[in-house]
Amino acid sequence: MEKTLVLVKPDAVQRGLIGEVTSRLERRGLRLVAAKFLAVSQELAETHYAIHKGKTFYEPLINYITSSPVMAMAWEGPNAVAAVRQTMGATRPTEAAPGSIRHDFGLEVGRNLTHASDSVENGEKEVALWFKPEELVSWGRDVDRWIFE
Ligand code: D4T
Repeated sequence: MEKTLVLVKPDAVQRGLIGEVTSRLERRGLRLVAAKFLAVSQELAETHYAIHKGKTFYEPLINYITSSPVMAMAWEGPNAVAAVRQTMGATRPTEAAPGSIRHDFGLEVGRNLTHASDSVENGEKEVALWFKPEELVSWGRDVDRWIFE
């Protein structure tokens, strides 16, 4: 089953939106497989955002993600990567579709509330970066057959 990493970033945690983000993903039908609340270390932030090293927004991005705790979660489901990206909305809140989290709660790209893996490959890599194998829970819901075809 496809897995994706979701981060409820420091701004969303400070604004009391952990439940809102989690609720939207649950409602969508995705299945939670791991969750932890943590202060992100400099090292984890730099590894997670390594692809952006050297860009103008890299330092502010590292400062932002390490500024306050985040809620890290792994979610799974058919097309989980695309579904979660759609629920989050485009990176820039002013370009995010109405009804998406970034549209409904955000204004600026540097305070865009959430992270979601952008490909199946990165979903696997990011879940492995943020969670140990034993932290992933393999389980079934009675309702799965009414959500997963
Ligand atoms: P994340 O990775 O946080 O889910 O965001 P996206 O996948 O939607 O977007 P991204 O990788 O292109 O950017 C990572 C992160 O950097 C911030 N950012 C991005 C920024 O502050 N200024 C910018 O111009 C861009 C492109 C926002 C998200």
